[in-house]
Amino acid sequence: MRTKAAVAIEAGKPLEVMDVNLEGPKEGEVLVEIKATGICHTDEFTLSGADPEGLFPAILGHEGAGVVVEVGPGVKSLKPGDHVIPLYTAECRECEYCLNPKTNLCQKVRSTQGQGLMPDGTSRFSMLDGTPILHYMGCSTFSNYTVLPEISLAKVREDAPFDKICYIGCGVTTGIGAVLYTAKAEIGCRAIVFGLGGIGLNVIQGLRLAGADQIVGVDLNPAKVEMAKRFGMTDFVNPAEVEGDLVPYLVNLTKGGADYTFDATGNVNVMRTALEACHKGWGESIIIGVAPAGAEISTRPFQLVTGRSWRGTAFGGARGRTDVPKIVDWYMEGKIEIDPMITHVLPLEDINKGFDLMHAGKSIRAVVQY
Ligand code: NAD
Ligand code: 022
Ligand code: ZN
Ligand code: ZN
Repeated sequence: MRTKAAVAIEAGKPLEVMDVNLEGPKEGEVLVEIKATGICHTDEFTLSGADPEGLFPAILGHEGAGVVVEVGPGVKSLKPGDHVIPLYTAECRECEYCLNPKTNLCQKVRSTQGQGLMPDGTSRFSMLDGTPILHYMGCSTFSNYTVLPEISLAKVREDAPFDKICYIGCGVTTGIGAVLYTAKAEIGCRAIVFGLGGIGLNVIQGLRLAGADQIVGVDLNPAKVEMAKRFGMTDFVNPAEVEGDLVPYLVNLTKGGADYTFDATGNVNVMRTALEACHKGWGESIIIGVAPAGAEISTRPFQLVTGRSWRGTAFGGARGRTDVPKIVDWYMEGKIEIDPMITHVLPLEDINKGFDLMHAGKSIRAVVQY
């Protein structure tokens, strides 16, 4: 078939909206009509050329929601008409990783996904002249129709609005999941969230859901304060306005250090501050932010010897097919909020404007509606 897509032709160039060829689903695959897709940081990271593993030409996008159109041979869990959210972290429920409760990093399709290919080692997308186009993070949601492995789709309730739940495909689940699944934060805890963007705000609402007593937000941009308060931030710190070292200031504010800190900036200096602002003896720091390629973190080992832990999370530790439908339910039940964070809605033709808004820090989340 033919479908309209925004294609990343090469690094550093804007996306080009065009018609492309899409082959039907093969064994274990599903054809999905994408109804809405969020524009997230890592799409820009890849498009800019900063990602050393970035591949071209490719159809980017990893945050979306849509409807199953057709299922390939052997697909049992989905049928045409089902509403789904694509997963850049699959859940096969049978690999060594899925069987270990300590991780969500299913490896069933990991290697082909990283090469921009479907599990059989080929691509379903091509230009009208036949040039192959690669998939991206197993999702390629910047296409009106896309093909994914069955294990890379979460089936969700049909009354949930696509233009909101698309954000659960990455930002919402990553932020809330980091609190509930990775940190397993307890009622009454104190926490510090570094970076109040599309991820940090969701960490804040995850902490509120978990019953945290104190939720300190740290950001260089004071324009983020209002929204963060709305989602549950109890204290705000602008590092530019703190005299002297930030660590003792935060330790004092949290009465000895935080039980949990979260980096949602991707800045390695912030990561160090986040670790050192943890409480001696038990504080845990969770790295969510993705740092530039080749970046390194450092601290004195004494920080770890004295009982602070440094951890990280991918997709908030969520097991997509199991946890994403639950998060959609929480949204529909009013337990979590999404709407205020979706600051812009654009047609596919204007997708590059969405990248510009993100770049300028003017959007929390821009969503493309097909
Ligand atoms: P964003 O740009 O919307 O937000 C980042 C925020 O950090 C901004 O408000 C900015 O003002 C603030 N900031 C920047 N430098 C700072 C500093 N030195 N001190 C304090 N605040 C600072 O980005 P986002 O969409 O929220 O994503 C945040 C990070 O999370 C990115 O690195 C992204 O790649 C990563 N991410 C990781 C996962 C995962 O699974 N681990 C998933 C999604 C996103
Ligand atoms: C999503 N991310 C950033 C913004 N939006 C993001 C980027 C990378 C990861 C998670 C979220 C990530 C963390 C750890 C891994 N990835 C590796 C997982 C593994 O090896 O099993 C990651 C993922 C997918 C891809 C690359 C890196 C890919 O499909 N190319 C989950
Ligand atoms: Zn993302
Ligand atoms: Zn698996």
